[in-house]
Amino acid sequence: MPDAAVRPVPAPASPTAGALGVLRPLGLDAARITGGLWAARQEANRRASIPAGAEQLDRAGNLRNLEILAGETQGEAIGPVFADSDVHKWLEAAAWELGRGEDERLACLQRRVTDLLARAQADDGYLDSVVQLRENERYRELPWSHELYCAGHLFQAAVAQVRATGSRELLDVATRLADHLVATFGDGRPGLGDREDVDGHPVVETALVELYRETGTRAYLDLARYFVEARGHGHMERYGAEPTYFSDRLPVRETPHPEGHAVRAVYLGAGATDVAVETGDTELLAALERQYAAMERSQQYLTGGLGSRWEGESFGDPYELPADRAYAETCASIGGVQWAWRLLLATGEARYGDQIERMLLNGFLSGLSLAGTEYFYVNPLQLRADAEPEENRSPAHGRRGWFDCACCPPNIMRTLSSLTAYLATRTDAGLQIHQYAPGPISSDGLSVRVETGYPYDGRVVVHVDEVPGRPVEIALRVPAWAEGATLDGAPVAAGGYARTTGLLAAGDTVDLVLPMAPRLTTADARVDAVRGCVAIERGPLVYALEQPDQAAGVVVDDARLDPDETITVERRDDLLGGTTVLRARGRVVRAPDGAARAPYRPLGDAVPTDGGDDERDVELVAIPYHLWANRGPQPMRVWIPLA
Ligand code: FUB
Ligand code: ZN
Repeated sequence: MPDAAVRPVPAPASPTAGALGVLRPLGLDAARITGGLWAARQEANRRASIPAGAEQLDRAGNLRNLEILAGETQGEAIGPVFADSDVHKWLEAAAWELGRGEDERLACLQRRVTDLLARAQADDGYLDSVVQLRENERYRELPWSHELYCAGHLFQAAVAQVRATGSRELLDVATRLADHLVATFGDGRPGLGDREDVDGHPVVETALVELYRETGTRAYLDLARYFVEARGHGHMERYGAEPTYFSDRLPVRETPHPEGHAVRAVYLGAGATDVAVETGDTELLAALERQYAAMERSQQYLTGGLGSRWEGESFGDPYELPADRAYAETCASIGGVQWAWRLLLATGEARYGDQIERMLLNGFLSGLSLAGTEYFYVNPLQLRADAEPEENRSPAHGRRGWFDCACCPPNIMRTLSSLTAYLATRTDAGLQIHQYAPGPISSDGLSVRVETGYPYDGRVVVHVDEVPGRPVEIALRVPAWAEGATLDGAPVAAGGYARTTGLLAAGDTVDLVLPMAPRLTTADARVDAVRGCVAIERGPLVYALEQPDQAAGVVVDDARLDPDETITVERRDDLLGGTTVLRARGRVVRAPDGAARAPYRPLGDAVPTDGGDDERDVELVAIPYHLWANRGPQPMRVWIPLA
């Protein structure tokens, strides 16, 4: 385990000193989460998800592929072409976790898997077990082969391992593979290869930049820039592939909003942002900010979820955001967080902190069960009664222990293991706190302790324990939803940072209060699927009606909400690990099954009920959206028609 006092642990996505950017990340060891919602999730990740993940990778054959290459056993490759990437993501999670605290069993597993990868690697640095075992020609079909995608996840794991544990073993594997890529791909620019091509699935871009940051090898950054610039120049079409799905229809700087496969698009956005800041490309950075803003404006679910189509796991057209058929893959929220984080560092704008919060606490967290061992791949905003579980990703199954395509579970693991990275940043002026969780944060001689019950309680008290020998400030993000917030009793504007003034001294406290009254939210009329509906939010949490919380006879599918009635707040320590529920007034209205011409009727006619139990005033109980389906798959809805 690293000794924090001796060797700092740079966080993921730590730009070099010369990079563009307003904010600098803190080391991963600079903050800790000691209680509340996120501490419980990190604990479940460490105790349950990561150990179970290793077993799942073994059972699914991902590790066996490497064992065959390492000469330990015999057989054929099992699993999807990107099978290695799930091993790499798990390794990344293990590394950040070991950086958070010793765990001999986990360290042992990490060494074992690292050793397998080292032995599986070809003499010239190439490494992709499925291609190697199937004796496929390397890089034969880059739209689908995921060879550089797997390489990217390996680079990220290697960087995590060296930063968190000091072990360079995986970094050696990664640099040998990266050198091989540098010698192979490029447009003949000095130091790069001459194969002009890109992988169908971005991630290698951001990963190469991270590897450059860790090693100082400029060629890795040059190759990342090449891959970003090469997109939108017909590479996928050369293989006969339709380019939109692969974010290859337009050059990155000309793309108005992300399109195609959502995870691909947001990983590319994150990688292109890394390239922009490290190469000082302000024009590219501005294009990415515009792209992100367009996505936020018209392609994002209230939960932060990204990608509305099952078909192609892709973004829909602007405002095409159906609640029930939402795809909103957990990995897309994770990629969205990564992209927003990079834009936050680059611009210092609080709205990216708001975005990270929305995604993490809603569309990301819904991907994981409270126990930490079951996952949603797809995160809709509504599940109807009698929904058909068509296939293994269907939310109608409830969360599942693993998937044939298991990209999401280890992605969740690595995000939770490195979560403290997103809490705070620093500048010469002082410390900025973006996400609120209880625990200590220290940077540049300033040490504070955050005390809060957020996201359920809106009070955030920052205790100052130590100050440097120069004046510094503490800036606290005030989310855009927090109209009426105060800092030390004085009003502060929502949608920015509230800053301390005057000289801070050890023993001071800074007291931020964010208003937590439940809010009703409506959607732009172009989101036709939820027109005439409202959603309930409280603080950063999106709420949902789920069937088990309703009184007998109150069917979630039939619920309508009365917007004029007060919504009450109730703390329930006994429910779902401890949460806060909201109680609203509304009606249930259902046409009898035999009603003439159902489900249609002449405009202006009332719903033809039988006037009995089918239409009555009721109480509606809402829980945080991310907690749904922890009591089995149940009817649920975020958007509620108005009564
Ligand atoms: O292609 C690898 C991963 O599988 C993607 O990121 C996910 O969307 C799933 O398609
Ligand atoms: Zn996924």
